[in-house]
Parts: sequence; C-alpha cells; structure tokens
Amino acid sequence: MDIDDLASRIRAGERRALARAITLVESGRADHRAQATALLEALKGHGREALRVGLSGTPGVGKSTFIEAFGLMLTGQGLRVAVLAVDPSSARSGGSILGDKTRMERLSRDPQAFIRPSPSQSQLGGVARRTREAAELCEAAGFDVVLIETVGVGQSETMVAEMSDLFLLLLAPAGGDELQGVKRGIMEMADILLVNKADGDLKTTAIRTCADYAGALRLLRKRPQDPEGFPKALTVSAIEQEGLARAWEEMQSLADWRRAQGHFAGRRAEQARHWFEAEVREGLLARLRREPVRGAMAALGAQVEAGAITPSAAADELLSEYLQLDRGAREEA
Ligand SMILES: Nc1nc2c(ncn2[C@@H]2O[C@H](COP(=O)(O)OP(=O)(O)OP(=O)(O)O)[C@@H](O)[C@H]2O)c(=O)[nH]1
Ligand SMILES: [Mg+2]
Repeated sequence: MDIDDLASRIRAGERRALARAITLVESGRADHRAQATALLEALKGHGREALRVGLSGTPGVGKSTFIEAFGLMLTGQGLRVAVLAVDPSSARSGGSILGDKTRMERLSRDPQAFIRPSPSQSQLGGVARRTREAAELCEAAGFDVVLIETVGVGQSETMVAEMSDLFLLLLAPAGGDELQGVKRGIMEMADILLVNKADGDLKTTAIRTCADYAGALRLLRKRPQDPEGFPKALTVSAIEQEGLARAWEEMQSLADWRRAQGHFAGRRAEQARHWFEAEVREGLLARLRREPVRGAMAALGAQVEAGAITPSAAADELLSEYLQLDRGAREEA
C-alpha cells in the first residue's frame, strides 16, 4: 500500500480514501498497524481543525434522530460533518448501527456527510484507539465537525470525552428521581446537557427537567475551561428540529471562548499525552500476553505459589528479564 498516496488523497478529501484509511486503523493485523501508524505520521500537522463533539445518551434517548437532524442542519450551512460511533458492548455492535442506517438515512446520503459505524470490537482500548485515529483522519480530510456518538454504558463516555473538544449529554424528559440516576461523574464531564423530546405531550416535562438539570449543574464545582453560564442545559426536539440552531450557537460560542483562552489547544495537548500513556499501558499488557513473557509469567507464578520466591522479587525478575524495562540500568551496574 502506498501510504503517501493514501495520505494525499485523504488531504484532498476523498471519501473512499478516508474509508479505506479507517479500515486500516481498525485492523488488528500487525502489518496494518504499522501502516496505520505511518499514515497518521504522514498526515500529522495537516493544519486543519475540526470541532470534535462527543455525544452520549442512554439507549432510546434520541441520539440517532438528533445526529440526523443536527447533521443535516450543519451540512445545510455548508459544513462537512463526520459521524463516528462507539459501541463497546459487543452484544450491541452492529445492531445499533443497522438501526442507525435507517434513522440517519438522509444524512448518510448527504455528500457533505460521512458516517462510520462502530466495528465489532470487544476491548475498550481497541475501540478508543480506532475512534481517536478515525477522528484524526476525518480532521485531516477537512471535515468541519466530527461527531462521536456513544451509548451511555460504563467507561465509554469518559473515553469519548477524552477525545472531544466539546461533550454533549442527551437526556430524556423525566421525573426528579431519574435526574439522580445520571451519574455525577458524567454530569461533570458534560459541557452542554440537551433534554430531548421537548415536543407534544412531553414538552412541559422537558422544560421542567431542563430546569432541574440546570439547577444541578450550578451545584457542580466550577471548571477553569468554562466561561460564565457553562456548562448549561437546553431543551431540544430532534424530531421537530427545535432548539438545534440554539444548541449549535452555544457550542460555537463555548468553542470560540476556549480557543481564545488557550483551553482548546491545551486540552488537545493533554489528551495527546493521555493517549500516549494509555498506548504504553496497552502495549505492555499486550506483551504480557505474548510468549515468552506469558510462559515466564506462569512459571514465576508457580514459584511464587510454592513459596520459592517472593511476589516482589518474581515481579522484578519478570519485568527486567522479559520486558527488559531497565536493561540500561542493569548494564551500567
Ligand atoms: N417525541 C420525540 N421522540 C423522539 C425524539 N427524538 C427521538 N425520538 C424517538 O425516540 C426513539 C429513539 O430514538 P433514537 O434516535 O433511535 O435513539 P438512540 O438514542 O439513537 O437509541 P439507541 O441507538 O438505541 O441508543 C425513536 O422512536 C424516536 O422516534 C424527539 O425529539 N421527540
Ligand atoms: Mg441510535
């Protein structure tokens, strides 16, 4: 594969090249991984900046409907929109995307939009890398907005927040008891809460729910990356396309403020470091699962069990002999 050619076709915004490159970053094969790394290196410093927007919400809250309506509004303004989906629960993988194909039908046919479903992958680490790198590729291809959708399960929100410039939480209109069901940690990550389905019979409830959330947000600790009034809660109706323009204005004003204050670039730099450290951890864990380390681990484990060596000494031996973590230090000694 000609990596330089692929890189220049991505820079030219060719969708097929982009799709192919995402397939490459998704691959688990070692040679593909090396090519993917080379491709990302070749694209580094492309000088384009998309707004990366994370979007989370429980099943059925209206994420797909929202993305379709919001995406079409943006493409209608001449913006190019990419949609990436993260679905770490293997049972749902594919399923939700098949549903999305019909829910996001118009957007998926829009030449200004690019929708990439989540591959079936069980490890969150693999999903994180694939999504983050796919977002990089979309940015290099000149997309203005990259929406990263995740269903609200466990760690996936944190992961998506760690690769987004803005994080949106989509919520359903509900009674007060359900408000408490939103985990504090997730509330703390959100930049904008969107109470969806503010239409028809649900409108009054949605407005009340929104006020409740706004009150809850005011109780959270102030974050340095927020101007006055953020994080905030808004009502929207994805079906009736109400409140979407307002939501976009708020997102832009928040992003503009963060850019002006240096928080935008600062956060991306922090995220890059976070992912570097995560990759190191992943890489080490992967090596532990390979021979001869795996065998040595089992053998040393047996010795520890038999009381022939202490746990610390065995760990030291494994790390230094087999992972050669402190080879330099040992050579000096
Ligand atoms: N009344 C109303 N219903 C909505 C709105 N948005 C979505 N819905 C409905 O809510 C249901 C779920 O919508 P989806 O967009 O599939 O929700 P989702 O969050 O993508 O769901 P999963 O993909 O299963 O996680 C559908 O029946 C939608 O028609 C809205 O703004 N108002
Ligand atoms: Mg959906």
